[in-house]
Amino acid sequence: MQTALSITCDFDSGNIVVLDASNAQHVKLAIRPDTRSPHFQWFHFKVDGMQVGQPHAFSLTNASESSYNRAWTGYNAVASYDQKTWFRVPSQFDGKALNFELSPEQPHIWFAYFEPYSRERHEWLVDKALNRADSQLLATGKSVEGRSIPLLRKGDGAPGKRKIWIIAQQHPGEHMAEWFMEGVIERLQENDAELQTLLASADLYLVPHMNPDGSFHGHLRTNAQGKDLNRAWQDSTPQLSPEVFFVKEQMEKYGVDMFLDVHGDEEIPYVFTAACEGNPGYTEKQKELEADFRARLSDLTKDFQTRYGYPKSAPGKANMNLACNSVGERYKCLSLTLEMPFKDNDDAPDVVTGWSGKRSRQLARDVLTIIGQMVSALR
Ligand code: GEM
Ligand code: ZN
Repeated sequence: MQTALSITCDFDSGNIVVLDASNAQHVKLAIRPDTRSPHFQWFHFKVDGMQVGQPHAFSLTNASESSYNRAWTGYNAVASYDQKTWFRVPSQFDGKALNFELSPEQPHIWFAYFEPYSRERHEWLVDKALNRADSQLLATGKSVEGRSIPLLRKGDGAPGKRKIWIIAQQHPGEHMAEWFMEGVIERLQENDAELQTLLASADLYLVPHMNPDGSFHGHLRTNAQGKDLNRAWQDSTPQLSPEVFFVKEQMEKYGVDMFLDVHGDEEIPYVFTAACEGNPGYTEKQKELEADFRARLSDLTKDFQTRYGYPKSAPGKANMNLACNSVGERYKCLSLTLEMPFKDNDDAPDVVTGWSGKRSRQLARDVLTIIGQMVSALR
């Protein structure tokens, strides 16, 4: 069948290469690697000119060569007609390509690897944090390409306050991370009693988006220099990783009593944390705090568990270029990488949405509850 399908990705976080769109029953596509790095996995594109109600089939032909090969098994692509409501489209990995098919309700649709968190929504979120959630703009970093990286603080910075840092989306394709930050800021805005108790003894230092260049370009893992920011915490430079350089500088200025680095995991269909057990200076106190955080959060919600996660690092063998390990070692505080799935939480699956922006926001609210319970024990 000859068609006039138009497939575009010339927008914020767009990523696709059109190999052959002449047959709507078999549209051949490829994911484009990050600009200066071979990593790829994130995709995001718009299709126009479809026949409503007729089957259309899409193949991401280079899926098997992507960064996380085991990511595609059990994975379903997300789609939206309006960029607001996203739903999963049943997808199959055939060992080489990821294939999905649908009979659309409208002539156009967006497909993505995960519900995208747009730069526009990021601007709206920062504005909301400043004007509705009563936080302040403490400093603004600059990415390689000059995009701003706001550091927000909720709280007055009074001496004696615990300093709780939450940063998100070092890996630009992990859009669930900024959805999580939206959940944090939403709860700051609502300012419930539990949160007020937390804020009486702690200030929150928030970086809603660490890697705006990477996200804009539709990257999976790196900034505009091809640097994986979560491999830059020992040797960050203003040239190659100014995003990390900025945050480290700010941490030195204000101090850190707890650190949470928010990510998404391509392969594991659960929410989990990774921690500092492999650090050379790992303390008994850090170990206790990690266990306490995990136990409390898994008691509170089915959207967190402790059975599945990364293999533990051997004592002294941690990669100190990771944010979690580097910050944990420097400040001897509770320091965690929080991982949410791209697929779903298999303990509480949602067939319509899989893991989603909404669930990432709710998780953030639950995490704030736990931080509130633990704040007096952090030091
Ligand atoms: C991660 S996080 C690495 C695992 N952390 C520890 N402490 N073992 C990464 O940066 O590769 C996964 C991700 O990108 O989300
Ligand atoms: Zn990550």
